[in-house]
Amino acid sequence: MRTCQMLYPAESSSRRAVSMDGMWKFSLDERQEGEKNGWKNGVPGREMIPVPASFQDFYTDKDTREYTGDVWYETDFFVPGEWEGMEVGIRFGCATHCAQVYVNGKEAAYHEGGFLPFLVPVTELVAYNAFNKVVVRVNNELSETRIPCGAVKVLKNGKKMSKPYFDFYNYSGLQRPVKLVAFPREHVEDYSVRFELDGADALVHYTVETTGEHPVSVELYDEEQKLAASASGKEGTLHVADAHRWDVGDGYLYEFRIRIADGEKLIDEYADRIGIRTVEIAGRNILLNGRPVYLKGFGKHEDSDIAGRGFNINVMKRDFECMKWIGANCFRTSHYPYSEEIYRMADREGILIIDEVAAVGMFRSLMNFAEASSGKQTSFFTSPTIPQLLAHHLQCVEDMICRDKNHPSVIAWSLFNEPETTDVSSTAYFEKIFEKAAEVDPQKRPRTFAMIGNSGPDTCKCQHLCDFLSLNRYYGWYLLGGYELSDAEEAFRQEMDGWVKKSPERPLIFTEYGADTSAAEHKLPSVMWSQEYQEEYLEMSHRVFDSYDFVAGELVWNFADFQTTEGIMRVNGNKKGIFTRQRQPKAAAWYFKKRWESLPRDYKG
Ligand code: GCB
Repeated sequence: MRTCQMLYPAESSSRRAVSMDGMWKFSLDERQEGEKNGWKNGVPGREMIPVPASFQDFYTDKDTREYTGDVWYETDFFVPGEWEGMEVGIRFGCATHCAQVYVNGKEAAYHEGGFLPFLVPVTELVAYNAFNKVVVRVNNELSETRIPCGAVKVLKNGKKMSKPYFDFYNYSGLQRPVKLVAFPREHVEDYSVRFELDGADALVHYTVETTGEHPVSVELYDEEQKLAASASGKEGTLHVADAHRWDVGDGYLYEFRIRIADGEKLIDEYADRIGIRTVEIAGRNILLNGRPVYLKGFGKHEDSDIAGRGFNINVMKRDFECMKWIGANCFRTSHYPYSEEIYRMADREGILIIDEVAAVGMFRSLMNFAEASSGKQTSFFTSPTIPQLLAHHLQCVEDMICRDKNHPSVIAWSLFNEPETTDVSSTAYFEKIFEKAAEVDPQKRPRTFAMIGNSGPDTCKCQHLCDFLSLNRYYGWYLLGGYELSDAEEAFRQEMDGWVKKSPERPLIFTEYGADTSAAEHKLPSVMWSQEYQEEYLEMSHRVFDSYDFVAGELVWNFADFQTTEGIMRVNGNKKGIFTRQRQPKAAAWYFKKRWESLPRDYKG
């Protein structure tokens, strides 16, 4: 069994998936004694904590919240006797950032990268028809050898703290659902689909990977459970007559059912929901099903009160309701791949996703948002840790695309957020990452990365690799804010004119623009941080966007206020939300609702 299996754990007549979510035993390892004292056999103490959740915001003391190092989780799980002879595994939605897993005291797996799933094979490690124990040592230390990048500082009192090179709190732990899964030895390992539209019909080209040689057949059912097409073989094409296309606001899903059989005998069955649609870049447009679409929406975070970055099904629901209410059609998974459940929801709702790998912090700074335009150079891509970082980053790109490639909602890959691309040393690194994405994506979706303020038309050494350009820009906030807003607009237009010269025939979208705004502040005339200023800032930004034809989208920063590391630039978090952290609208939300509801789908098309 491959441990990188990314298929969403679904049940079927041949498969089982049992939730392991709930209260797990938990302990910090402040004295770093877990390994030598054999905690792999059982975590000491009586402390319990919910899974999935970040561990930080439950506790009332600061040492626990800021704790950096190993934490240990433990739970018991029952393996039914009927599963003997099947492959059994524990599938973690993620473990942030590294995890060592032990089952019944034995090493079962080690995984790095805090925002992608992994499957721990336990077939040979468990007792059947009996209770078993899983212990997980999770480490949340940041470094420059893994994404996201950051450092650990040791205080004079010996305590460690996280120094992220990024602007979101270093939430960690078992933050996503955990499932105990069982499937046949010969099973569906992976599948891919890609689409071709043919008038009202569609061709669904598929490939299926299995672990054996028995014949494979596939069937496609529409939402009325009527058979729309079928085929046999591990590779083939389904001809769908009068196909209902998946589109913005019309998340029509077909069920794609894969079977492995030995004559009449079913060996394995796996079903998933897919949407038939195409995505491509044509000149200045992003085309969905051959028609231009203007992106309207947000950069988001997985972030909420108490659970932190933990997957929260209630918050997810509310977020989608808010996005629909305001007239958004797209979000970027800044700055890491989100929980799989969120993509499934976007598939259903017809909301587009720019899927971002956790490559953030590739500019050595604790305040890159403020320092990016100061001329600071950190020579990030010449550091001796680059080969190790690159290997990890490549693996994360591959895993993200393997996990998310079949979601109709995913229309593009964002391969970095705000890296230091002003130095030529970045180019070779970028080429490898961009090539990897093209190589592993069967749909060859457009690729991009979000450019920091100092990566302009004349300074960015990696812009040529993007299928469309993505700019993070803060004219009127970090640069020329307040009464200088008119100068900000001029400077902004100057940069845009530069892009027109450099790259006139390629779509450009804004992946970030925004102004910190306190939900409590109203002031006439405006001051920075007031709700009035947020609107003035947005009006200026949109005036600029509206006057350039190649601007193909606007994803404002941020959907909601979110937690960051404490500091003089942040008032208990980043307040650029259009909604508060509790998902209530600030004044700007009504402003956006009006704008977005009035912009046609093919605005600028
Ligand atoms: C950025 C970063 C984002 C920050 C944002 C800000 O450019 O990509 O992570 O939160 O600026 O608000 O400063």
